Amino acid sequence: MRGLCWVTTAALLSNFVLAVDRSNFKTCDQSSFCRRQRATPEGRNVYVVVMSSLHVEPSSLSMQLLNLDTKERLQMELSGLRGNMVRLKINEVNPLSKRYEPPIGDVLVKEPEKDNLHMMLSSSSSVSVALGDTTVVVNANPFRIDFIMDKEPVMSVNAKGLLNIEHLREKSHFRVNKEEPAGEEEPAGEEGADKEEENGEKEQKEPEKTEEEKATDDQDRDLWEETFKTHTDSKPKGPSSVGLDVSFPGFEHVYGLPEHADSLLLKSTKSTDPYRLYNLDVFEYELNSPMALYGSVPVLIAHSEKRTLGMFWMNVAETWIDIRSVIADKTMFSKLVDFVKGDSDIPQIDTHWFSESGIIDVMFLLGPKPNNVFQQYAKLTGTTALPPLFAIAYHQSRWNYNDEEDVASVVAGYDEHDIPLDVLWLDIEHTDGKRYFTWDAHKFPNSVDMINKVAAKGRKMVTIIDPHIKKDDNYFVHKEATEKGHYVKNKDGSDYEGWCWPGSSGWLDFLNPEVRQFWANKLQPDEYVGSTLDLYTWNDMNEPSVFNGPEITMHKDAVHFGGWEHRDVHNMYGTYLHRSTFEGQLQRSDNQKRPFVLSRAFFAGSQRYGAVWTGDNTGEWTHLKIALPMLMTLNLVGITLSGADVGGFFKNPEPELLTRWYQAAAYQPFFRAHAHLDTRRREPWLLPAEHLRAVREAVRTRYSLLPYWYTLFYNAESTGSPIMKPLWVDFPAEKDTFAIEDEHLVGSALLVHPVTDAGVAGVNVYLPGTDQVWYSVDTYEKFTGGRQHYIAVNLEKIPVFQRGGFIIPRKMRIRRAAILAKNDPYTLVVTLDRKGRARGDLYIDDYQTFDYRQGAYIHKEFILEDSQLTSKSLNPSQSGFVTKSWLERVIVAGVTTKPTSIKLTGNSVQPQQLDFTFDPSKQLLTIRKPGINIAEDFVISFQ
Ligand code: NBV
Repeated sequence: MRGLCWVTTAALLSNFVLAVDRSNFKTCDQSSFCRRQRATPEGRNVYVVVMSSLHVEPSSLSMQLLNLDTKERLQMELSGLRGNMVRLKINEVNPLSKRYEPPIGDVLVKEPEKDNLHMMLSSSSSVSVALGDTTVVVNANPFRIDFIMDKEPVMSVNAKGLLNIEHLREKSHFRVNKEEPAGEEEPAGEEGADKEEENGEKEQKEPEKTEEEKATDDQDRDLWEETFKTHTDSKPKGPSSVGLDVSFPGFEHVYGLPEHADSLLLKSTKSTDPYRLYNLDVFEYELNSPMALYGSVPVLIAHSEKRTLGMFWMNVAETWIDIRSVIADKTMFSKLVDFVKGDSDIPQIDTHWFSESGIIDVMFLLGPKPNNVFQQYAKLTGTTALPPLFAIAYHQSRWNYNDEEDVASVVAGYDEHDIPLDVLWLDIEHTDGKRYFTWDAHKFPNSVDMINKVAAKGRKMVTIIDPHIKKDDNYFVHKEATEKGHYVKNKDGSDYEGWCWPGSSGWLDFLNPEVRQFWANKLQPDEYVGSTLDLYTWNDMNEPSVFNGPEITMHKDAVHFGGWEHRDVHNMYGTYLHRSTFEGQLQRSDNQKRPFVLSRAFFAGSQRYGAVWTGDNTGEWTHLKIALPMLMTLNLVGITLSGADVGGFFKNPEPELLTRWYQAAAYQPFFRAHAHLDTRRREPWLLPAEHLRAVREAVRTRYSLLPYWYTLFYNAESTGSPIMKPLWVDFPAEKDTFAIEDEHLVGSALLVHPVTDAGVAGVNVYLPGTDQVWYSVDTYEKFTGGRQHYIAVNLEKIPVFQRGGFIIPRKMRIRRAAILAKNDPYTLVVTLDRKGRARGDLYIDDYQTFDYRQGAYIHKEFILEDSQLTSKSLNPSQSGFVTKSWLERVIVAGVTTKPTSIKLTGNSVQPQQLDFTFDPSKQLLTIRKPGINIAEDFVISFQ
């Protein structure tokens, strides 16, 4: 076991310190490849295209790049991908050993289909090809690639000349003076030299180094071994990083790159560290910081009034990204396009990406609209699988619910207080000594009974299952894992060992498909004794968190399946666990039931396996606020089923904060209250009466909107669209929306502005779209779009608006759990646009199986125009699914004149007049009891 620091970690964990201990985590300067790549001088431009190596295929161009300084060569391939994407791969021509590329099916769902590139021009100095409306120009000397759309340059690769691949090399080829063990080097740079002179210690005179030599020494530090705190990384392959710059001329706004506790808009990193992507367990994370957190998605989205583009840097090693906001250098483009017209400055975002190992493999998503970018990215990494209904209902968690009695009383508390609840969660204390897949025999002697009792009311339970396995010979998981050689290894081949909750632990090597199957089997009810099919899973600590490891994670020189070092695969480790658990849940139900797994660590593609949350936040107003941009960012990069701990994990939120948190989270995709072991109990009924009332209302409102949420998730499964969206996604040409992060859309029909400050009497809400009208969901008061409105608030509610032109299906009878409402009737809430029209849809299935993939579902489209509300099936021939639900009520807001009569016609019903009321002051028409089965096509016409 290496350098045990459990005592410090335990102290750190229990002391409840108030801020992140930054010293546990590397700065860029402490990560040698980051330091070296960041120091690559702009305009270095050492690469040229060897034009004689150009090889043209219908869908790709390949060529070699020559480093003029070192004469080393790179192989580059540029290919067209179906759906308006371009892929760029750069690797060494003959690397000393293979560089890591994630297997197909792990990050990418499949090998992307290629699309033809049309050759436009090939000369000795450049090659131009076209893909759809985009022209891609590869310039030979210096090497750069420009993307041109509508005669404007929109993206440039290596325009700053920062392409930098550290060629793998033999250690012996390296200069001896750079091999001194880390920690014993001469102090480098001016500061060190000054100190020595001051102390009069510089006795043995060596020839003075030039500034240039000193700088080179500084860069060459830590190439073959690197020490951080007490940890030394042996780096057997030496330096191996890859770096590249990509500029976005014409853009001022870029988004993405989760996970950071930071603004929606990515900021310039000129005076900070770059954004870091390295999955880490950061205790009490800091806000507004580019520091790494639990998950990584190396996807950036650039947006302007004219277009939206994306970029996916597919590398699973530690990655950093620098961002700069600059003015475009027009002379650079003058040869390419007539872009120089006019005097006005053209904004530009420069990005610089570098990863510790692997290859450069970038997909450029050419949009041009936000939804095109989401769809393109979804083609590559998949979409959020349609969750079972309970997953998007309300969840109650706590570290920990103590025993079976506690579970029963919390569940009963929800019933007593008329608050719906779908899932009750158990944290690590439910196990026998943190041996996952076991139960504490005293606290949970009859877990099956307990789960069955909860399930009898339509509810589910979740237990936590972490990836660290207690090294206890009597623990079956450890015993089998050891016998089968399933653990991650040290570089000497022995089983890797570290410290985590159970004490000394091993980590299963989920990169190995056999280990994933081993894990999946563990979820079978006969293996996971005391579980049932109503028990689902929470994977925590899967960055992985290793208490005594460097930066509280696994040593980079640990070895995985296939001989890959942990450094090569770190950011994917957690996703492999998520995936194995997902597959285990599928298998235990013979592929019948949709899995539900929550994971803390994630990477691009994690959306395929379930939900993620933003980890250990704090019960403070600032953390309530930051959840919005964090979740919108996750949604932009496909991870739609995401949420933040309601109430904050650490600390005790005051009643007002907890109430506001419930109100906000009721409109966020994954809605779970959770709290640290040391916090006071905070189930809603422990709140003062007025707060309890407001929380009850918030949760019940969420349930009434579940038909809408479920329909959004169904649609998102095929489109990859975000669900909790920044306003600009639906109003891409409205610049005023680009930086808004204190409100968001749910789908396209709802706009939510949570209250995130204490004691406020009102909030300023921006309602987008000059041609739009918005209706308060509470009063149906009408507001005009394209401007800000001051909305007075009280404790009871937060401002939520339904957009004119939309129809939202709701269920107004609130049951104890979501599934219990499955046969309940629907209310359609119609808000008219300026032309008196509206549209919406409703998706229904059995809420839990995959039968919908065989057509067992109902998908209805509702259109209101010319005073007629038409409901028609979007899958008329297919549905093998029937519902008892009927249409109970239609509310139409924005009706200016009272109809004289309202008539219902449908295939299976006699034409009939319907009862209605009309409130002229609110312009609100309420049609009572159409009564028709919701699956049927019908027309309701107003005279
Ligand atoms: O399992 C205990 C906690 C869990 O409640 C929390 O949600 C996770 O993010 N877990 C982290 C481990 C330690 C937290 C200090």
